[in-house]
Amino acid sequence: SGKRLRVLVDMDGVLADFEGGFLKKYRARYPTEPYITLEDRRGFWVSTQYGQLRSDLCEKAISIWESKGFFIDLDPLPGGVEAVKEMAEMNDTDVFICTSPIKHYKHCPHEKYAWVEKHLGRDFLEQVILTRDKTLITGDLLIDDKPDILGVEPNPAWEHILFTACHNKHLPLSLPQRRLLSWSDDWRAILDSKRQ
Ligand code: DGP
Repeated sequence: SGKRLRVLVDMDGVLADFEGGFLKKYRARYPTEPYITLEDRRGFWVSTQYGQLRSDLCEKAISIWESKGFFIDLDPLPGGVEAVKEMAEMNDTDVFICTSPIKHYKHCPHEKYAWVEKHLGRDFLEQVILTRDKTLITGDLLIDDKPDILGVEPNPAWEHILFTACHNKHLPLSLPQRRLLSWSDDWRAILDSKRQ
């Protein structure tokens, strides 16, 4: 075998249930306001779709993930924590959690580290990369639910594997992009396809 494989794994929508956590807290805080079911979610930006529903709902949506406790309270998505732990134990494999904090920095960066410590353990804090520009990070794979991952580097090192989420499942796959349907899907085969 050749060099080590470096896998970058996104957090919100891949390891942590951002969409489910958002809807639960939005409905609890604004019980009389309209909302968008996960089945009806379209587009990566939650605030954009809520703003289209009614313009004042954009800022109400934003108020949810800017609140203390939002990010630490997110439930793990099925199989994600187990997959990342297994990946990290594989020979010649380095795993990093690559996540973009929101610009309202009061709680989010702290709670992202706390979430990793809680669900993956203290040693895994070594693997956390917080960046608003994932194109700058080198890796073989980036597993992420955002369809378009752009930044200052026009030719990122990684192959983006689109992780299926409520907001992207209807999108036609722009070839040669590959998908991971869930953590029950064959992520091991995707890793093996990138090994020398
Ligand atoms: P990432 O998943 O690493 O690309 O980070 C994107 C973050 O943005 C994640 O915490 C989810 C969050 N997010 C989702 N919808 C919106 C939105 O409409 N506005 C903002 N500011 N952030 C959003």
